[in-house]
Amino acid sequence: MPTPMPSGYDAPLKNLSPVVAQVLYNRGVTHDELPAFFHPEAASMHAPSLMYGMREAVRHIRAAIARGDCIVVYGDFDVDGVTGTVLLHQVLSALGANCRVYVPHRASEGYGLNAAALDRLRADGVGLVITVDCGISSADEVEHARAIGLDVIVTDHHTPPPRLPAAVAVLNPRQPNCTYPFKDLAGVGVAFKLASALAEGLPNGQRLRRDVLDLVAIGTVSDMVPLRGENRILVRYGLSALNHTQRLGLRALMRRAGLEHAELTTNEVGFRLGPRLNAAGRIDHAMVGCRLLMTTDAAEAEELADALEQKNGERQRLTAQVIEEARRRIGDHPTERALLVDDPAWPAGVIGLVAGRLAEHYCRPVLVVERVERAEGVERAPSGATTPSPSATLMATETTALAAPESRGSGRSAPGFNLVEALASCGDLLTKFGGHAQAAGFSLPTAHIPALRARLAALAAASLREEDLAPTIEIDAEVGGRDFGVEDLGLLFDQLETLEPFGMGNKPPTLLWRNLRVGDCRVVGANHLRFSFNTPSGTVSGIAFGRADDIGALPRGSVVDVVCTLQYNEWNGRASIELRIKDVAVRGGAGRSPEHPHSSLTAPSLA
Ligand SMILES: [Mn+2]
Repeated sequence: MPTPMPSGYDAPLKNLSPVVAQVLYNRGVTHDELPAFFHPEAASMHAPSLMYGMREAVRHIRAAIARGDCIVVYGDFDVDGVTGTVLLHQVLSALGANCRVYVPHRASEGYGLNAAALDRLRADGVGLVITVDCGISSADEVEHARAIGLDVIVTDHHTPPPRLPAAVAVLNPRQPNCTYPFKDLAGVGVAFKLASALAEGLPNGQRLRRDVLDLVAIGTVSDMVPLRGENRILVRYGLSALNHTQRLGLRALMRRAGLEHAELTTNEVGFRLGPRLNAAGRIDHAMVGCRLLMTTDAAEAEELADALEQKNGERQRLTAQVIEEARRRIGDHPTERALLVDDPAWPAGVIGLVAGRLAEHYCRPVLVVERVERAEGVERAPSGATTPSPSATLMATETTALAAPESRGSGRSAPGFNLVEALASCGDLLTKFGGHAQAAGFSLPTAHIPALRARLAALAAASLREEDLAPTIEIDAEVGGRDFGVEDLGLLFDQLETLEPFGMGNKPPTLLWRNLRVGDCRVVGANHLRFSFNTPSGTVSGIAFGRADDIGALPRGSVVDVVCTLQYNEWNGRASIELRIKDVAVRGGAGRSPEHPHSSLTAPSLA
């Protein structure tokens, strides 16, 4: 339960419900930050020049453009990387640069810079490589680039390792000597800062920036960085740009996702558009997503959207299959406090998704590894149903040196366990690793997998307590009481909506409403419960998705405490606010209380 806000905190929020003030207080929004929170204005964005390395990066890029050097934007294959890559390519091209994009193939090349790709780019006459959403952990590869006469500028937002790449410039607000005030930009956010600096002072500079904001919204939301501070501003403006985007590929993709008439919020971006864009990189080649965002050809836009739609279906089936297999293997009550599961048949493209769902399910860090049994020494080109157009990319053909077999893994953590730090302390077992506190990727000699499993389990046993392993729901505020009735729900809903955009670091507010009397409760659909509650001020309805089998239909007259968010509902032309129920505690019932809610292992899938 939240700590009540101190008196006076809500003074600047005169016309708002105390519930809204309590929500903001819980989220650590200080009294001084309140005005900016309610008015996320472009004018309050930080100057790009505050970012360490920016001046050098801009100077170098301008000179390369002036010389007509061939520039390659080298991005990561996830949504953040792909949107950031297209963003920088678009702005550089508009500035007259001779510019191409390169995104490595997830399976045959792997994450980040690789020497073979750099060699090919150099041989192809490329003079400058600008990374997006990767590169901070590629000190060796940057050194290699330097040795072959290729300049590299790194833009990244991942946790910097102790040894930074010796690039022409490194842009990463998280590097120790960077005083840029906002540290939580996504990769696309850092790319946007560089683009803004490049466009500064140009007559069309403002338009250049505005035309890429749709990409910033998609990448920032999909990368799950906290939607606070500058990200809140970027996503607010970005969503409105996205709702009016002229990008043919995005329009086509929205139609496939049934979103052509919808007003897009972070929810649609995170759960509908993002996964579709990501599907190509997971199953096949991320260049498909890149080309979708770049194309100006209507027929090609439709074709690429079809390809992504199909890949996304494949990705969903594959993910479900691997999750089921992994859960069967782990069992219902694992004893280890950090889990590592591996299998040769699990594709690297979905192991991150699987790790995320398992970490949520088991309430502890989970690492999933695609185990490689035999060293690879075969020459192969990235499989691609659709060949990237030569203007957009360079085809990658790679020869992997014959060596001990290497496996790749991805992990998702639980609150209170810093995964990238844990991996750093196992650095002697790993070939490569990087990421964030809550999500990280790594590769290691296959023979080291059992040792890594044991070391992580020991680390987790030492730092995670028993109570850390139970599912919890954070309650933002309590409603009900004497001066709150059903008639107040509409106004409260409207006021809570002003806290949007919701997402990481600013979830839709969760409310506790005690002593609701059940008027009706029935199972609907596959496994949902529909409620109607009687209160002294009228009836209110609620829905609990995917909870019929564990809560069960409650008899009329039961008195319950409900934990919920509010949602707008329109049915038969009648609009109402209803409760989207996260958990229910029966008063004097089985002893569940909202503070210790029933486990919600069957939370509805939003994928
Ligand atoms: Mn990223």
